[in-house]
Amino acid sequence: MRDDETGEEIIIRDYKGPAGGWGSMKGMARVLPAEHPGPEMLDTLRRQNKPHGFMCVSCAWGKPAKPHAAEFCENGAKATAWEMSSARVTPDFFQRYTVTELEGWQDHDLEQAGRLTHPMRYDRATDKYVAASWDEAFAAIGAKLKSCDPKKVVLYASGRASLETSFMYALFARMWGQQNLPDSSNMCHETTSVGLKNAIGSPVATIQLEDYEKCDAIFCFGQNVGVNSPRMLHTLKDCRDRGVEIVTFNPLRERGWEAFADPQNPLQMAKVQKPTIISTQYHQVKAGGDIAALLGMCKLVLEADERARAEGGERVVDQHFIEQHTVRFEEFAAFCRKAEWDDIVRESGLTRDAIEAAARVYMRAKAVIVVYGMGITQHRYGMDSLYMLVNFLMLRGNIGREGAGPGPVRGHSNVQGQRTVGITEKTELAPVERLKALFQFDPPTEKGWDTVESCRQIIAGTCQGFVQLGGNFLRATPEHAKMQAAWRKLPITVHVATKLNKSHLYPGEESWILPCLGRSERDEQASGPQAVSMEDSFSHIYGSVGKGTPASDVLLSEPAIVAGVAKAVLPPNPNVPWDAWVGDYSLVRKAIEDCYPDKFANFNERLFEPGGFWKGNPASHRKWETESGKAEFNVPRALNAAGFADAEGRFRLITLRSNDQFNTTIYGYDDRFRGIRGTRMVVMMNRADMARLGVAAGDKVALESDAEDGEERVVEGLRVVEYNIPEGCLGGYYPELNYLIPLEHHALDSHVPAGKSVPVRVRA
Ligand SMILES: Nc1nc2c(c(=O)[nH]1)N[C@H]1C(S)=C(S)[C@@H](COP(=O)(O)OP(=O)(O)OC[C@H]3O[C@@H](n4cnc5c(=O)[nH]c(N)nc54)[C@H](O)[C@@H]3O)O[C@H]1N2
Ligand SMILES: Nc1nc2c(c(=O)[nH]1)N[C@H]1C(S)=C(S)[C@@H](COP(=O)(O)OP(=O)(O)OC[C@H]3O[C@@H](n4cnc5c(=O)[nH]c(N)nc54)[C@H](O)[C@@H]3O)O[C@H]1N2
Ligand SMILES: [Mo]
Repeated sequence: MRDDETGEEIIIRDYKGPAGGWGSMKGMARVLPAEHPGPEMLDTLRRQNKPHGFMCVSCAWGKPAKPHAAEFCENGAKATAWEMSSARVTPDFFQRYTVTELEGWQDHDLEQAGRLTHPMRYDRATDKYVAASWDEAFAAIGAKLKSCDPKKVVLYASGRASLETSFMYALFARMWGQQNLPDSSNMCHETTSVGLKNAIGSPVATIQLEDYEKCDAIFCFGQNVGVNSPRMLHTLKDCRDRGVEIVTFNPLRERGWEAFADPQNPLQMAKVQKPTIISTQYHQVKAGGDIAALLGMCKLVLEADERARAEGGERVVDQHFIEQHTVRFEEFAAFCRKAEWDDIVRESGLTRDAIEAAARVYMRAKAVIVVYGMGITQHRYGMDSLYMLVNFLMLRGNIGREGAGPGPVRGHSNVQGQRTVGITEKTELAPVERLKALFQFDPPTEKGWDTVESCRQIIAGTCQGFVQLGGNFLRATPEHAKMQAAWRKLPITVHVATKLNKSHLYPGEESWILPCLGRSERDEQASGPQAVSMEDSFSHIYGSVGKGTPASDVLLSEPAIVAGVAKAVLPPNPNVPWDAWVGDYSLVRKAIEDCYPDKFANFNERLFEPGGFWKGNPASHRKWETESGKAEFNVPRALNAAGFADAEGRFRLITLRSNDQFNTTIYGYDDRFRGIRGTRMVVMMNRADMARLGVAAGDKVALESDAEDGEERVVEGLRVVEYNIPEGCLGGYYPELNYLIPLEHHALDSHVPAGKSVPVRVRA
């Protein structure tokens, strides 16, 4: 059996190996040579995630002060190789193909073609991108953008660009009079940013990497560690070696949460020592079932507490914490008491026994960390799932002390940092007064567009221009068919990028590709070689120095490109020395420090502190910057996070990442841990559902969206894979299935597209 589009042979089988181990070696051995990276890659890998080294462009997991000999994982190595590829997409390449031809290419093939080398302008007459000089590019982009209403132009950022670049980008937007600054966070952990802020006053993890050394239980919800933050497996292994219990809630049995063989442990590699069992309990909750599962556990904690009180035993809830630090406990407790087990069992898809077993671990533990990812944030009622995680932690005072607290695992390597330095559409998160005082202008106060609003405006034809600082917005967003058609009608699209992707290939009336240096590359400016910085999931900030030879002599750095566009659009302002900043990034860091003196005191001096420097977190010492001044319990608005009722023939579709991709970047076609090879056009299905539908493994089916807006959204040609997934749930790959997600199917409050439970039907 072969994939229709790629011609790859399709192989489906169970994967029995652990995460890490020889499988990860083989994974690297397959993908790395395919990128044809130069000899410098080894040096870069050696320096990866180490003090004074290069900070990985893959995930945002912490970089320990005392790194391992190899502080990179299979997927980090793939990301480095991808960036350091020796293949080039030159002006000649663009002469060979029309844009219409390139549109038909697979995501994988587009990026595999190599690094972009020259600024390119779309030429409608020939339907080709043609080379231009940087001067021409900035002049033309400046002229066009100046003719637009700034309030109708989007300045998107994918979470990779450095703190320096991001600060300049956000400043440019506000000086231009707008803050349409969505970033990938709007599709990702915005539920965390909004929800944690509301509940505990800090929008990010309250824990730091060291807290993992002090916890005695970890509860994990909807995150895929083996694929998306593999270095975390070392931390989890250390926890397991100490006897920490790990309880996982995930509809899929993700290999990383099951077993791990440490590639740096010769005994585990030689199979003398068994792989480490990561999860001590694994609960295959239904997609959207976490609210109910957490409710069940909270109910049990409260019941145990009542018994203890009646019998005069030790309290199970942390009474002191609840009284001193929280509001609305009584309301929440009453809600839990009233909850019926029938509802909890039905909505979670778990048995009462299973929930009791998990609750017992929670009640035994003195310090608990909750880890979570997209399985929580990307649901219609994702905010309520998040509130339930906080409620659950607060019952036993598991926030703001050692070894305890919420630990969202962030996506892009600097996505959290971009928000920290002003990439946000929300005025209340921007340092308006300081910007005014430092740079002598009036920042806008009107709320800007987030991702969903940007898509609405693009589809409505009211958006006048789209600039993307990295990323692949068109492919990453929902409602793909409409977005694709509307994207072409944009008056101008500008793409700052390292590699070619689909967003570049539906050119607006005017379209530019501006190629930039990658983080692994030497960045030489007027004052010498430069460092850039980023923030990880634990709010630690690191400098990163690229040493690789740039992919082309023509590339500019991201700060230089942002400055080039800003200067072409804005009237000169003597308080914002764009050229001096580009010549010496330490001046940008000084400006960041002036803007955010608390978080970035002595920024330049602390840039290379081993383990990064911590920007601090009020909730971690029980200072609650919420409306009430306390940490807040919240009663969930629904028990089913999916946000739609079950109906005959309606499924909850979970859109997933494979082990061979970074978001829309597809490294290859081997999702090793799930045993799916050679194709991404699949639908994972429970055996009972297959029988009910009368389909067999390998059959081709179509999925159609079952939203109640009456719109037709279909993806055809998906092969059925029999899979260990709860009945009523389906799995498939993002971004291929983004045609099926209605734009308005997003998380309430945070507006994160709800890609983890999309209502669909199967058409045989
Ligand atoms: N190699 C690699 N690393 C990456 C990325 C990548 O694409 N490749 N992407 C980066 C980015 S931007 C991000 S945001 C992160 C994403 O990392 P994750 O947060 O791990 O996101 P997903 O891969 O989408 O997987 C989400 C997990 O949630 C589970 N899940 C789905 N629905 C539910 C539910 O209702 N409840 C529960 N409990 N679980 C559910 C799925 O089975 C899956 O295991 O990774 C980052 N790191
Ligand atoms: N259905 C569904 N949709 C989803 C998700 C899901 O789970 N399900 N996940 C969502 C999430 S969590 C996220 S974060 C978004 C991701 O959305 P994006 O961040 O927009 O997408 P990426 O695929 O990470 O972007 C890849 C492109 O970034 C460019 N790039 C890479 N490195 C650099 C660099 O150093 N500088 C510059 N300027 N460009 C660079 C390359 O040209 C590459 O083609 O997708 C979201 N969409
Ligand atoms: Mo993300």
